[in-house]
Parts: sequence; structure tokens; C-alpha cells
Amino acid sequence: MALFRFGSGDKKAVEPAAVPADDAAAPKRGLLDRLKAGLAKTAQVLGTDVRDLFKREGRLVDDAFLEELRAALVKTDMGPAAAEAIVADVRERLRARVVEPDVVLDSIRRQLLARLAPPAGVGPGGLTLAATAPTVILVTGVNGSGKTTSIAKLARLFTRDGKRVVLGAGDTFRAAAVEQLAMWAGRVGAEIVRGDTGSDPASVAHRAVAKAVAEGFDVCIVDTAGRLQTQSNLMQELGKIRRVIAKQVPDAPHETLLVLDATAGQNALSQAKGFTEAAGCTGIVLAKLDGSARGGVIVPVAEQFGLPVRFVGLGESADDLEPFVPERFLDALLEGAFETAG
Ligand SMILES: Nc1nc2c(ncn2[C@@H]2O[C@H](COP(=O)(O)OP(=O)(O)O)[C@@H](O)[C@H]2O)c(=O)[nH]1
Ligand SMILES: [Mg+2]
Repeated sequence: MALFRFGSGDKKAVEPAAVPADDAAAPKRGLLDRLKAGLAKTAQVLGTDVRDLFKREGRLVDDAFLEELRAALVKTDMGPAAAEAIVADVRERLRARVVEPDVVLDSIRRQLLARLAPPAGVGPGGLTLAATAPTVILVTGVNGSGKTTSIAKLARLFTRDGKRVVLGAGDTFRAAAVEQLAMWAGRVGAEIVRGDTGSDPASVAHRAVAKAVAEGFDVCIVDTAGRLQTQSNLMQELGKIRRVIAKQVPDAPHETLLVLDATAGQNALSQAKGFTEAAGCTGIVLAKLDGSARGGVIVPVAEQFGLPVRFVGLGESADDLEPFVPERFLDALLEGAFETAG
């Protein structure tokens, strides 16, 4: 019972034991920690009240018990529907039998998880997922904005969730770019498809998606070389990559993510404008927020382009990617602001 934790969903627990060297350097978990701390009181209320219900040995699951259970649940503000579902589940499983705490806790966890899980077709950060695998994600942006690192982080979110991921090394300009992606693929447990330096990125994208389809991968993420919205040949190349992908998987790419560098401030804003018009982007990753005093740029970015901010990058390791949740983001921002002021 002491182990019961309300809604913590502690993903850290399933992390492989062998942590790559740079990941050991204390990933910044500020936002997550705050969320957990914020939930601690709810967890405590629920934990204590539910525990109290189990104090009397040999108590039967009768109407009185179920009413007390309902009251304890409602106290957490989870809402009457969720509370009723839990009560109904417990009634069903333990009707007139002796209270089994484990069954009650299991009911709470299962019913809440079912309610908290994103709807079908929606992935981490609100990403659009394919109805039938693979989901194909194309990643674009200017040089050095954080594309390759963000791809590694995204892949990590999926592989942690038990999904099979293949990466397409579409930045064929530099050998080092391919090596960088290959290194990350190894770390996050994804496979990689690569081409020779200087080869056609569209052909790499083609082979990556073909592999995903043939071998039943869940997710295929295609990296691209950095480009400026003003380089029309490169923007056309992006169009070609999209067409090659769409030929194999209808509706793909399901997401085209634009990675913006938060330290670029107003420049990030003009990049977003150019790419939105030229590249058919569907969402934004705001990288390097941790190193930026201009994180406020997220406001005009979100406001002006009709593009959802999907994730924010909070560091250089594979775990430093947070789905963007406005409420959570603002809480963290304001809390941080007041700590500084105080
Ligand atoms: N502090 C910090 N650094 C980042 C973040 N994302 C990327 N970087 C760093 O930014 C540099 C460029 O990243 P990279 O992914 O290679 O950019 P790309 O050229 O767009 O593929 C690298 O040194 C990354 O480690 C982030 O969220 N926070
Ligand atoms: Mg790169």
C-alpha cells in the first residue's frame, strides 16, 4: 500500500540500466519534478483516505464501503464519472466479498489510466499518429536549430513506450551528420537507414519508409539537412522528400515538425513564417529553451502561425524533451520568476 502513487506513471523506472555517458549528467527535470511535487498532495489525500478504508480487518465490500470509497475518490476532484467507474469496477470484482486492497488500488489505477490516456490517434505532445503503422514524421529547420537532437529525443519517447522506431538519415550533406544520428539511434534503441554522403536525401527517405512498412515499424522519423526558407532549391527538395514519402504511405508524412532554436529569439519567428509557407509544417519543436533568455518567443510563435508547439527542448540529453502543455509551461515559468524575485 505504501507503494501506491497517484498518477505518477514513473517512466524512469523502465529505463535500461546502461545509461549512455552524457545522459548520466543529470538531465534537467525541472518541469517534471514540479508536476510530481504538485501531485504529491493529491496522492497523499487519496492514499490516506483509501488506506483508512482498509483498516478494519475482514471488512466486506458492501454498500457502506462503496459509499466511503466514492467519497474518498471525489475528494481528489477526479470527477463523479471517474469515481463512479472505479466504484462500479470494485463492486463488480469484489461484491460482498472481503475487501482486497490490491484489487481496489488496481481498479483506481486502471480506470484513471483509461481516462488520462490520449485518445486513439494522438501521440506524445499531441502528435498525429497513423491509423495504421508506420507513423512518418519529417523534421526540418535551419542549420544547428536542434533537429537531430530533437529526433533522438522523440525516438526515445516512442521506444520507451515499446514502439519500434527507424530513423532516416536525410542530412546527406555531411558525413558527420549521419554519424551523429547513428550514435543517437544506438543510444535510444532505434534503427537507422543511411545513404552515402552527397546522395539524394529523397532516396534515403524512401528507403527508410520502405523499411518501416516492410518490417512493421511503428514510427519512422526522417532527418533533413539544415536549410533557409530562402533557399528555393532546398525547399523544393523538401517537397520531393514529402512526395516520395506520400507515395508509400497515404497521409504521410503525418507530421512535419519545424525545429526552432529558442535562443534565436525574433529570428525564430521569421523562420517559422518562412517554413510554414514553404514546407507544409504541422507543428513546432522549440529547442534549447534551457539556454535561452528569450523563451517568451514561444508566445508569438504559438499565436501567429496556427501551428501547435508540440515539444520544448530542455537540454542536450535524450530525456530533455517535454510535451508542451501551456498550463504546465506557465506554471513553471511563473514559479521560476517568483523564485528569482524572492
Ligand atoms: N542546451 C540545449 N542544447 C541543445 C538542445 N537541442 C539541441 N541542442 C544542441 O544544439 C546543437 C545543434 O543540435 P543539432 O541537433 O545537431 O542541430 P541540427 O543541425 O538542427 O540537427 C548541438 O550541440 C545540440 O547538443 C536543447 O534543447 N538544449
Ligand atoms: Mg542535424
